[in-house]
Amino acid sequence: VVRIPTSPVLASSVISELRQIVGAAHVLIDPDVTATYRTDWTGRFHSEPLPVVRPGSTVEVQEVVALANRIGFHVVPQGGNTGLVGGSIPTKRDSVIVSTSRLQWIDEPDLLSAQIVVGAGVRLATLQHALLGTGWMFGVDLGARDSCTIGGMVATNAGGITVVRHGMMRHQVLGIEAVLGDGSVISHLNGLEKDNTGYDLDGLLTGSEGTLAVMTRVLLKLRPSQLRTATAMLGFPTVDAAVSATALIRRSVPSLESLELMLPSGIELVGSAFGWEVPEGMAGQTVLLVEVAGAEKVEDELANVCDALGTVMTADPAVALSSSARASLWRWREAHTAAIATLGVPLKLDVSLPQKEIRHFIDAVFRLPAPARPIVFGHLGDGNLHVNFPACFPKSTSEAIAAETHDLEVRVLALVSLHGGSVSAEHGVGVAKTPYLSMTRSASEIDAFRRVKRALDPLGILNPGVIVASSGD
Ligand code: FAD
Ligand code: 2HG
Ligand code: ZN
Repeated sequence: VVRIPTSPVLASSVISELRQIVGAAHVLIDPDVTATYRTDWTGRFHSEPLPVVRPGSTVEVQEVVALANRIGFHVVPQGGNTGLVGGSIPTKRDSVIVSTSRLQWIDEPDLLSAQIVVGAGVRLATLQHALLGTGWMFGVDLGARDSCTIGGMVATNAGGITVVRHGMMRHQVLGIEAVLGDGSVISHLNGLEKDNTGYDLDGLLTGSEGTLAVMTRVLLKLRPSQLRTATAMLGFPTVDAAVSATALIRRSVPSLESLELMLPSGIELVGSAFGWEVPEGMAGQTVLLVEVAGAEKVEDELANVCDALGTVMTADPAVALSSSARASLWRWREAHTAAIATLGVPLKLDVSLPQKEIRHFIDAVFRLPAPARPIVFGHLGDGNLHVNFPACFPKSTSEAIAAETHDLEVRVLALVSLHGGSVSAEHGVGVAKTPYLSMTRSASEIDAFRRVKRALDPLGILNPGVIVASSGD
């Protein structure tokens, strides 16, 4: 059966040029084959049928972007498609998804400098695996590790569960090779720890969400791998008590690696979604998941802080040392996103707040009139909360439901702004948060964003509508 080219906007001559660049096998146009590339992880964002192109080298990416500039179609970079703000799903019909799935190189780690160069399409778990036994590890870790790519993580400046210790992606990136929106290639992979020659282009591309460049290769900093790790669940009667405890934990636990928050409603949802029994003493509690890692007996630091918090906690902490026991604690935190997804497509917010505002913000969120009770959890150590209202986007979305959901989103983000927070902590702006950027960034900052965009992508080829609305929207 001969299939009709999917996007009527892209003439078949363009499809043949794309085939010439990347090879026929790597231009996907069958709508069934491209379906998974055209819907995001949450199921909220979709695009109509359009081609997916899988270049195998920086040169091929460069030729695709140059063609886009010449013909005038849009390019949307896509890694693992695990982003949660719609940034990897095209919003315009004349778009091509450029998948990084073939940019899979992993160089030998430079053990003298503690650095490694990897292709943008390498999955986080693949990098973690490649580093096993080298004495080094990668400093960012997150629940989507089996699917998310290093390129996507740099593009979103991903955070995750170890930011209290190692910082976000920005703190791991030493250099980038990329094709800019105008088709030019920049490559800054010299591995120098210090290099104050001009503008920090790596810093600019980190967090640019596919709007300035398609990254093809990244030079990453490595961290010494830890000999010992211990994890504990600490239960508290209230959010207040849990947040207050974090001051002592930070002060007295130098080996702190993760400091995560779960509320009773989230723990109950995870338990019921997957049929798991809540760890002893943790049902109905506000829970801190605390992980420590280091060379020495880090569990002693954990035991000391647990002793000090003894009267504040509601039960004995659940402590785990072996990797399987630790995983059985972590699964409660990491399964929140999947558990929420079992209820339908949620309204998903990812916000940061000053520590002193967290308890007031959570109180206010629970008081909002909403169609569903919020599930609130997150990276408390970074002041980063994930606020999800389950099943806010039913499949047959009616105008009334959309208006109600929009109203709820505005109310939550107004609270964020009132409490001095940011409308996106780690997931990025994507298309989901574009309308709200001005709540936490000034008009002159957004104007500067537009001017940077025009300088690197003068024709607006890359990811239109992401971060700032494109002209005509
Ligand atoms: P994609 O989803 O494919 O793309 C994301 C954005 O990056 C898009 O705008 C895309 O255009 C752009 N992009 C992708 N690759 C490139 C490239 N090579 N060059 C230029 N632009 C590119 N995020 C966190 O920060 N912390 C978490 O703890 C966390 N946990 C998660 C847990 C789950 C279960 C899930 C589903 C997601 C989670 N995320 C988290 C969100 C997501 O995993 C991250 O945003 C991740 O960095 C996206 O990587 P990706 O390869 O899937 O990128
Ligand atoms: C996490 O920390 C992710 O688990 C996903 O950032 C958050 O689903 C969410 O809202
Ligand atoms: Zn997160």
